[in-house]
Amino acid sequence: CTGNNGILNRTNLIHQISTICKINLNGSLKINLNPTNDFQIRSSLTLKYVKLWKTFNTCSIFENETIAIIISYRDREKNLQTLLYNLLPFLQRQKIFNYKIFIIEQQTSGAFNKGRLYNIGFYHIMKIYKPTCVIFHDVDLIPENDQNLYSCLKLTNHPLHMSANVRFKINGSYTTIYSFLVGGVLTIRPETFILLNGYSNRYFNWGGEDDDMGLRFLSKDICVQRPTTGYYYAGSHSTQIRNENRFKLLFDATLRQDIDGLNNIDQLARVTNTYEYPLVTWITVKWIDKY
Ligand code: NGS
Repeated sequence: CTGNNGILNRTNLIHQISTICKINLNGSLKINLNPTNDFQIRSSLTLKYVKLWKTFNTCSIFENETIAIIISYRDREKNLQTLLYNLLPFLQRQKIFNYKIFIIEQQTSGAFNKGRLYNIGFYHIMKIYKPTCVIFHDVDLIPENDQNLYSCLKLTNHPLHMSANVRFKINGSYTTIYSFLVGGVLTIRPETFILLNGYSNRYFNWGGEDDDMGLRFLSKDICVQRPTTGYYYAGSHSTQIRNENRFKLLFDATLRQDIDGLNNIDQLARVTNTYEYPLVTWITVKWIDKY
């Protein structure tokens, strides 16, 4: 890894997987932005799709992994539906089977706080599922390259920023928003996430919590790697309220790192309910402090 900007070429691994698992991961992938009407996450009708997508030949290469895909969420049903409609066949294609998708929904009204949702989600999931690999996933990003492995295989403590190339229109071109961005989709080992003390809990509304995480990596000398296959489509949604305070918070981010994060999330948020659906475990969360 070269500094905070390492490119990770997983070609050998992809080749190995393709041979051992007898699959053809060729990079191209056609996504589908119009889920069928019977694909409703909370409906038993989705069982049809689970049967379709979860009954496949597994690959021994992934058998020692337990993957948690964690999605922070509020009021974005259409985005979520589209993501899952694409993500499940995507994982099937990669023959990754030992995974669970967790939706962490903010029930408290007012400003959204993605960092808190990720922290409380992680904290809870570590108790109920014990993953060996965690993928923090924006609800509006759809993977467009089947060689972008949703796995921590051969990953040391370097996290993987999966979504370095994003396009906002289906026929548009991909852009790298900036080279040290770590937001979007991030794959990380749980022990690394714990070492960083998770995300900051203090970023409300849009922007900055991911840059704060980028600073956490730097301060602990953890390089971020970016797979050469990290291509995504970004779905549309209504404009979000910006966090006017974000630059001020970023200014002293690393000074707060060890007191603001996973180690104080239990004083700020609690899980109110857990629902099991055919496709996902849905976890609702409320803030318990005077934020
Ligand atoms: C930066 C934000 C990040 C955000 C990124 C990409 O400006 O939180 O844009 O946003 N940082 C600050 O505002 C300090 S995107 O174009 O994907 O909506 O993730």
